[in-house]
Amino acid sequence: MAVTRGFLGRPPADSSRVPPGQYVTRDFPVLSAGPTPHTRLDAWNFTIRGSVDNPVSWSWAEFQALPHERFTVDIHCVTKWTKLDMAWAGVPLDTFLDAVSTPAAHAMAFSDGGYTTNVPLADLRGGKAWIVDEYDGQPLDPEHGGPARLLVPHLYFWKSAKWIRGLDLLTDDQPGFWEMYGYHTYGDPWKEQRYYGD
Ligand SMILES: Nc1nc2c(c(=O)[nH]1)N[C@H]1C(S)=C(S)[C@@H](COP(=O)(O)O)O[C@H]1N2
Ligand SMILES: [Mo]
Repeated sequence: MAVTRGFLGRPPADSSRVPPGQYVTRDFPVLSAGPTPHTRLDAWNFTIRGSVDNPVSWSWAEFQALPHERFTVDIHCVTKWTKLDMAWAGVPLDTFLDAVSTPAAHAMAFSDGGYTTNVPLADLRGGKAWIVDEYDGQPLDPEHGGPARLLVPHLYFWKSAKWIRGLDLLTDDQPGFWEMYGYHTYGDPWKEQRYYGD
């Protein structure tokens, strides 16, 4: 059977980069559980607290002065969109975590507006997670979490807390906002860990 180029359309995206049950989109959808907070930069800080010897905070100016990395990653949302090759800039979490001494194995990210999400500390270390303040060469749009958001690209995107203000370090895992509503506690897109029990 003859199939013209038009019927074939665009070649499919490299399937090795698309987790099961996901489709590739070019859009950057906005998904927020509440209104976009607008915190003044002179009132903003990033704080590591909880199960630590001493809590530590960075002002916006101090955060800006930290060495930033530029990197490109694929993002997978539990609502089934995947967006490839997203270009970000931010500070690896290692930079912040190296400033505290802690027996904790878990972190609860907390944000302006009250959003929380839990992530194992090991998933925030080793250059796998960042506090980002730039997307696609521009300051991070408030709708997408500006001035700064957590980015944990190897987990579903709900773990990447927008408007982040800090981490509560915890010795025991606890559910965050969506995790209390039945989302998976860990959220590995390659294992389709969408909901509790997956
Ligand atoms: N503070 C906060 N962070 C959040 C959310 C939220 O509602 N509030 N939604 C999460 C969810 S469910 C997703 S899919 C992504 C969406 O990010 P985006 O709006 O930049 O696409 O942010 C995550 N981080
Ligand atoms: Mo989401």
